[in-house]
Order: sequence, then C-alpha cells, then structure tokens
Amino acid sequence: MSSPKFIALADYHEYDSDEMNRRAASFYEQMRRRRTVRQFSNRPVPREIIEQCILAASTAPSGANLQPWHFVVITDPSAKRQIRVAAEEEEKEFYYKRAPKEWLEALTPLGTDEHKPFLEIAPYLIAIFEERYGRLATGEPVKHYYPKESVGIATGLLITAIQEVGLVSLTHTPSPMKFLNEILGRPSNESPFLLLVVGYPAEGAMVPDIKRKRLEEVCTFV
Ligand code: IYR
Repeated sequence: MSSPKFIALADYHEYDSDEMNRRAASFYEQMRRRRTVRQFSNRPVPREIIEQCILAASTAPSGANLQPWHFVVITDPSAKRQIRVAAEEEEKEFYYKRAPKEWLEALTPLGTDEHKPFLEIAPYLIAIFEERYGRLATGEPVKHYYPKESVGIATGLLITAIQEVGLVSLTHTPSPMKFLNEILGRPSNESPFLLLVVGYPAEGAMVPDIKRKRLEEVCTFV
C-alpha cells in the first residue's frame, strides 16, 4: 500500500464578507438565468470552449479520486444522425407504450415529445459515460466508488461551465441509452449517464413557463 503525500493548499482564496456577499449574489443571478433549452441554433462554437468546460467538469470530486467519467464530444453529422434515429426510436416507445400515464402527465408542462431534431442541429452533443469500474493497462478491472454520484457532480459542473460561457444546454436521457456505446465505440465498463446537447439557442427560442421552488421549500437550517 502506498503512503499519502501532502502539499500546501496554495490555491485557496478567502474573500472578505462584502466580497463574499457580492460573489454569492452574482453567481446566483447567473445561475438563475439558466434554462434548459430545446431549440438550438446550428451556429458553430469553438472547440476550445468545450474543452475548457470539460476541464472544469473534470475538477469534480470523485470517490477515492478515481475520476470515473468519460466525455465523448460529438460533432460528426453522421454520428449525430445515428444518435437522433436511435433516440427517437426509444422515445417513440416511451411516449406511446412504456411511459405510465402519471409520468406523461408530469411531463405535460415541458411540452416534450418523441421528436428530437436538436440532436442534429446543435453543434455539440456531449455523451457523458460513467465508468462503473476502471481498467488497468493490463486489462485488470479496478473497483470504482460512488461512480454515479461522482459523474452526477461532474455533469453539474459541466452544465454550470456551459452557462458561464453564455451557451445553453439540454440534459437529454433517452432510455435506455445503451445505443450510445455502440455508436460511439465505448467499452462495456462504461454506462451512458447523460447526453448533453450544447450550443447557442435558436433565434426566438421559447422555453416552458415553469417556476423554481422557493428557498424555504428546498432548504432547512437546523
Ligand atoms: N426522455 C424523454 C422524456 C422526458 C423525461 C423526463 I424525467 C424529462 O424531464 C423530460 C423528458 C424525452 O427526452 O422526451
């Protein structure tokens, strides 16, 4: 067993209380403007921006620091087309056969359906994979701890980074998503976690008129 090695916490920065207040309010202002968007423009976005956002996402804490995530950035029109076809097939099953009435009712305010044109229109699809276990160079499996929680946190950071740079995203979860492994050639230790659609909103994009819960509804101090 290797022994731990420590270095100084050199990058930590403390703010005075005024500055802390200002930053908290300004970050909340920025985040409350985030909306899930389903109407995308095909306007290109420089690859470097997406790379930086993924670097930000991969600063997420993870179980035993094993960083059990893999991001596949899809720009190839033929891969996008295949993903759209496979996703729409699953969604058709979902909306017309699999989804219980209760679920469809819960989705009514969002106005979603089985058509997913944004999967071909948006400049980037980011398929986020959860490595359920890792692999050594020798092929030997490595146990991962809390992979789902870790990938969930990384995905949250990615969505936040995308908001920060002025782009919009859609968390899309066609279910099941196993087709992503086939289309993208990912190994069997990776499970698709989420498909994030990223780009600029279409001109005149509309979003559902829905509300967020108040602080008192989501938070209790004891
Ligand atoms: N995956 C479907 C249905 C759907 C499910 C949930 I939960 C949503 O919040 C939104 C949609 C679709 O993408 O249409």
